[in-house]
Amino acid sequence: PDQPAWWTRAVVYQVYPRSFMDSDGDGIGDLGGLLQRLDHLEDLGVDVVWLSPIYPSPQADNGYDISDYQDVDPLFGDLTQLDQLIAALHERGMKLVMDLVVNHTSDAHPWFLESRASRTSPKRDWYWWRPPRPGMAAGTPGAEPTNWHSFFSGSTWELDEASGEYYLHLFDRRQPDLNWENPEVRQAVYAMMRWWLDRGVDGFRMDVINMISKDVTPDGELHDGPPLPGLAYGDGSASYLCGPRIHEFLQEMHAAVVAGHESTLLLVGEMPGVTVEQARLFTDPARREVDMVFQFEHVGLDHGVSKWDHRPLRMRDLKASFGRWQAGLAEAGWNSLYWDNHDQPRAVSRFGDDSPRYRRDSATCLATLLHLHRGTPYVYQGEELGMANAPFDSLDDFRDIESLNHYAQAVAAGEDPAQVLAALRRTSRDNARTPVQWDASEHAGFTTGKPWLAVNPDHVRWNAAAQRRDPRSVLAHHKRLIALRHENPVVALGDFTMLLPDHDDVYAFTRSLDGETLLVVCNLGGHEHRLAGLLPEAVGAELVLGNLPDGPPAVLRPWEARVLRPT
Ligand code: ISL
Repeated sequence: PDQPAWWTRAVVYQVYPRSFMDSDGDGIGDLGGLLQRLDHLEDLGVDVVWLSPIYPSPQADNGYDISDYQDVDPLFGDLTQLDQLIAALHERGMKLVMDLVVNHTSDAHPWFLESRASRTSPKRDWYWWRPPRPGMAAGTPGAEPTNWHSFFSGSTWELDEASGEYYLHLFDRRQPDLNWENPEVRQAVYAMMRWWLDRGVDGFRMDVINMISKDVTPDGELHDGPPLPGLAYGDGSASYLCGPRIHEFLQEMHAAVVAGHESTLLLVGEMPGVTVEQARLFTDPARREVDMVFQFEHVGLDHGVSKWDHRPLRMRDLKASFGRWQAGLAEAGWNSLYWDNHDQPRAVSRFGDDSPRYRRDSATCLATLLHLHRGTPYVYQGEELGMANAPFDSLDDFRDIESLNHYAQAVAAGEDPAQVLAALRRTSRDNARTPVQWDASEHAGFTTGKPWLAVNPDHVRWNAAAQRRDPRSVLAHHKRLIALRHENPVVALGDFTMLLPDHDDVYAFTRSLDGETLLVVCNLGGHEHRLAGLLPEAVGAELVLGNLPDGPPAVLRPWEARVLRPT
């Protein structure tokens, strides 16, 4: 068979540039800052940097609203610095993956300005324009073309007074959806992607790429979805998640952009709502679509009717979910592995225990799980330091449009403001976006100015400088885990077998390749477990890597993680 792809052995590090490192004192991270901190990434040992959007943008959604795909926003620097970044990463043996946001543009993108200019504009059909519902006056509640609820609250349709038509935006009204049914749109996107590859980038992380195909009838109809409890608008997801032409579009993109470069690039599709069966199709190399997808099952297990409605997470469900994905993509396809990104609350606060007693141990335990599954691990900036959720006090502390819109909508609908605020504290994306904690100084060494989002005060204790000096730190543990993947083919390519699926706390599995086996045993809770009865083979096994100081072999301590070689 063919050689396994390079990314089976790779670890990806996500940089959210706004919060990574500020070089010019304006309080916002930038490319100059990233260039200053490359030693940190090289020392950690990661192979790829995924850079969240740096393109010109009104920043309504921190750059996920792009007004020019082929430049750098002055907020972050310029194209010369981006070229320097590509060269500097390549020199250090690392690759650069860009964020590709092509389900929508900014409403300030020239394509949209031209599209909205008139009903007869040549680019009118580049976006989704629709008249009001038949028999209803434009602008009256319920006159929207469909009843879909936006990811960022309210309707997915915004009325353009000038033309009397609505345009579609699955996200904010400043993020109009591109019409992928139009072949000119697709060719424009592919040309832009080729331009970036010619510049030397090594791949793309494709934002909500499973939303580009909408279920539309030949005469242009879109369908209402079922109502959502307690909300004015309904669930349109059946009309835009993995729509009828999604595989066709991705195969077309692959042929137009990737063909000939597939052995060096990394293509990862972000796909909310994707199932294992669909993911197998998207990632089967024979189908030439993407290399791997970001799926959302494990980050939805603590959600109720919406992400703001918390329900307690059961570790057993978490194991079952990962087990299904590991098994489902064993023969064809490939998993991406993540706990954290810029949209999720911090893993140690959510899946671990961020109390002083267990913060380090639970962060290193979760890291062990991340790096020991079969798939490509993604480390989000600060995760390697055990950064935790922020102590947001009032609404003024939040910046994220999703959080602010949700608060306004929920409070207007009569919900208790204190409870809505409590939900934001737990679940807001801003938890992931506080500046990286480089050292114990004021503003954590992130900026000399005033940070755009407050630095977590716990940086005096939890920071990179301190952890670099401490062999037991979360940082040191991540480093060891990344090295283990690079050194042992079994970590990258071994089969996965789940053990003890019904145990509430103990997460155990084996990885096997060519007669070599690793046994991974993690305690996802604050109580000890006796291994003798549970996994006798673990008791006498050789310790390859653990997260706690030596202890009794037959006892698995709270949040202990062991990678073992059974004898
Ligand atoms: O964050 C989420 C949960 O509230 C998701 O719904 C999220 O919006 C979804 O994963 C899509 O995310 C991506 O596209 C968005 C952007 O805001 C996110 O930052 C990006 O990762 C729109 O471009």
